[in-house]
Amino acid sequence: MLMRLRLFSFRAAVALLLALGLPLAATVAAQPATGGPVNFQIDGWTDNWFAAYNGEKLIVEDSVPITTVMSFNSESARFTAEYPLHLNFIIKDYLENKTGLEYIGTRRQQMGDGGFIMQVTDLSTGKVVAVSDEKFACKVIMRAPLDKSCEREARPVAGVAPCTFMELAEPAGWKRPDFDDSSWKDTTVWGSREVSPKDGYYRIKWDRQAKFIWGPDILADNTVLCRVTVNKPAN
Ligand SMILES: [Ca+2]
Ligand SMILES: [Ca+2]
Repeated sequence: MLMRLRLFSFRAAVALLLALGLPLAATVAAQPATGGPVNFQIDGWTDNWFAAYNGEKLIVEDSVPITTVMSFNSESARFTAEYPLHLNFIIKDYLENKTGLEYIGTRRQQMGDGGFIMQVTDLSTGKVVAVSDEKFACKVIMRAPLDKSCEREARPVAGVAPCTFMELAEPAGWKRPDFDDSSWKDTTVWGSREVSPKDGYYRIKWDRQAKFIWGPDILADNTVLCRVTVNKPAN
């Protein structure tokens, strides 16, 4: 009975709106045509770990800790925000310690490599509005080893030649929209042959424009900060 009443009242409301000459679409549409909050989805894959922020606000952090060897999962997360987006990323390669090496003391002792790819979809239109590419502003803040012969050391020690490293603190305020990233020119596009994506990468349908990025040295650059601004696309 209740259902029938509701049905009736919905029909009555529609009839009334039609009688008043109001367009039905205007009463049904929930998403504003311009401005206001929009729902987005971000997909990201990193060899080995990333965190994504809109401004200072964390959107998603890789669910597998950076301390995990061989972590090649991807992450997909939804968030609500207004254009323009100010996306900030911390991307990290796995390393056992500040020598920058992994599998230390085994026959596999090596400099691990990195690689990062992401895309953002505007769920109100279904269109991809941002992809990782050469337009990102990136800065390497951890590089190790500075001398690649470290890889062949029998007992590599971080900070002792040839296993010296470079490490900078995250610049103050780097996630703020007005931060000056004009000197951030480490962004380097890499091919899938060099990155050899794995596991979680294949769980995502990537936009064809999305590229693998990292610092200029895919082996020795271990922590990279990246920024990009995403404006509302013209219709
Ligand atoms: Ca590395
Ligand atoms: Ca790696």
